[in-house]
Amino acid sequence: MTGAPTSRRAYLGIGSNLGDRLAHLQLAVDQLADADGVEVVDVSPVYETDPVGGPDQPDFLNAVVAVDTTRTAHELLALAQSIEAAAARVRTVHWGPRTLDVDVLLVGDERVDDPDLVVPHPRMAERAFVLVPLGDLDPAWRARIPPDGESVRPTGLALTQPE
Ligand code: GSY
Repeated sequence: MTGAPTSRRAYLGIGSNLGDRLAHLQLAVDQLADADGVEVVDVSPVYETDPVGGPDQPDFLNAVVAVDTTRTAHELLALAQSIEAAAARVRTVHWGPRTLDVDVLLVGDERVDDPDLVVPHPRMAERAFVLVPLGDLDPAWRARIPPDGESVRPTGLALTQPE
């Protein structure tokens, strides 16, 4: 017997350190909200963050988006990649500056360990730029924020959560 697909809470990390960074984050929120099977339920504040990894590169703006979704983790990855493409990301340097990055962090209790996707995101537990905004949306994550994490600064900037 098949019923309606189950909706689960998922979290996506969004980051930009090239061009109009805030506009790129807003584009990600808007496109998530427009997608079938995805309802944006919360958006964290926007933080300015020191770049982690890669060559010398500009600071990022980062945020986390909470969605309720009937999509699988792999379907969310496909959506994230299409949103990145829409932001016309041109990444010439591995771990280098990027117009828009959309990372699938958590999808309910789903665990994935495939070559193209690992969920929960394998590096999220070390990344203050993920854990600080995630802790704003789900206080359970606040205790996981490393005390000596890279600098994550509030900006006072807010993303609009589509109706
Ligand atoms: O994993 C997302 C891309 N990324 C980021 C990021 O979004 N923010 C910061 N601060 N550093 C990063 N390094 C990479 S790669």
